[in-house]
Amino acid sequence: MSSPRISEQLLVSDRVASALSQGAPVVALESTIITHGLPYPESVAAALDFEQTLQDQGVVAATIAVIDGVAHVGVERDQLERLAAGGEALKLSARDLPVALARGASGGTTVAATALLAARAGIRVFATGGIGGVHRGASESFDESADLGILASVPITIVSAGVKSILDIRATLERLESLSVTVLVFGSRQFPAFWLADSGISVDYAVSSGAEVAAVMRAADLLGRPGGILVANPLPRSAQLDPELHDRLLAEALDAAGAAGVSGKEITPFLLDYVHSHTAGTSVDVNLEIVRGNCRLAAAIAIAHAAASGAGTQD
Ligand code: PSU
Ligand code: MN
Repeated sequence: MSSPRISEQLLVSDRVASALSQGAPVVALESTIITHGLPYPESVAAALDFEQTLQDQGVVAATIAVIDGVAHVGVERDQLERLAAGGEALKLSARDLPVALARGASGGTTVAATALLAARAGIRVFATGGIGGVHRGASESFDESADLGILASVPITIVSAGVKSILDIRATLERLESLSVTVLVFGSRQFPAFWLADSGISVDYAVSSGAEVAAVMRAADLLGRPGGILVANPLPRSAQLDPELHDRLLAEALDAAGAAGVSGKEITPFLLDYVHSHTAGTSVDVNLEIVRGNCRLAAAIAIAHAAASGAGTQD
């Protein structure tokens, strides 16, 4: 494990740095979900709620974001508030980070950018809602989230509720296979579709505990593989969005995006906002419950990984 780096432009908070130096469990959280994924002001409450969920499990939360050209691994409450409320926060994926740091910009970090910064600080586990993936129509548009490429090159374990059906889930799983990203599903082999517990696609491996995931992480390290692991955590079927409502909204959202001519990095926030604003908050509530569940599983993984690493090696 690399030691936490502290420089003028990559700042690891004291809490996070001290946990890392003691080999204590730490879980990273992204911030695009706050700036571009959830409506304000629910977004700020949600960010604090995710941190609290981790802390309740005895894990240090490291929410990652860029503020005034400084990449923060572990942000303070007032910084969160400013990012979410200001409206000036950019959506920063991995390729945007160097420019944002050089120009003193502020923004929410996507899964790709968060994973990169987390790994740089020595964090091994990251909880989010849904990762980006291959968009529908990608054979024409080539629109594939950088989240996939980063998962292939950074040693991080990401817990997500699969990917949203705004994306082409089958193509996303195919790309993850091509990129040699290990995919595990918690509880069954049915890959989840975020608001729905089952996308209808099954993958090769089911896991049933954090310790099992930690064992896969340690084996991956042993092999010197460059990439990470995706752990898909389905929400309970009883909590899922009504499938009929889901399918109708999805079709409407995709039509609306087409009609508005939205493309590039705006497309994901547009689709998410459409769904949230047309379900009178139901989908936001489901969204929050999903991320909390992912935080709990990520905590179990981080705890098991920290225990095994402490017992086994000096690094
Ligand atoms: N998918 C979601 N919720 C999100 C995102 C994706 O269900 O909030 C955000 C994440 O930050 C993710 C990013 O990393 O959007 C992907 O955007 P793009 O497709 O432009 O790479
Ligand atoms: Mn894209």
